[in-house]
Amino acid sequence: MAVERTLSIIKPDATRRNLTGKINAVYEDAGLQIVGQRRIRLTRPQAEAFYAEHKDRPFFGELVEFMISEPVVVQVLQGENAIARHRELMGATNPEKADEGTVRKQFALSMGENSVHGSDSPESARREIGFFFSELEILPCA
Ligand code: RTP
Ligand code: MG
Repeated sequence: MAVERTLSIIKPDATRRNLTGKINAVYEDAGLQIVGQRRIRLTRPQAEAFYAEHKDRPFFGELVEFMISEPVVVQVLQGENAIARHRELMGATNPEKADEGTVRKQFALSMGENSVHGSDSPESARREIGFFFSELEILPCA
């Protein structure tokens, strides 16, 4: 198994409820290293571009409004098999279907306000990390 990097976002419903530290603890306790992290407010064009793959879906407008409603925390996670590991730790998109102990089971409010994002493939991880971070801002420990 290879060391991978993935793009994680702590979404507005979670920053609003002061859950950044609790969510980071789930990732760190599972052995993922937070090698880049920044709290930002997404602009509307940024949110639309980030979620461009969903632009024709009925929930797109609601998703963009939600993602710009409060600050988010964007982060790069690194570790063995990080992309799939992170998706497991997040749980299913719909929190009602998420496994016990996952971030979404513990914290998500609904299908839309589901607390976290994670890249779903090596290709999307590359694109999404590059969307927010330069190489100089990604600092793994040796
Ligand atoms: P994400 O991209 O945020 O990590 O979530 P995901 O892969 O589990 O889900 P995806 O299908 O990519 O959907 C992206 C985000 O859109 C919102 N959504 N709302 N109301 C709805 O039916 C609905 N479906 C999706 C969620 O915030 C989801 O995470
Ligand atoms: Mg997705």
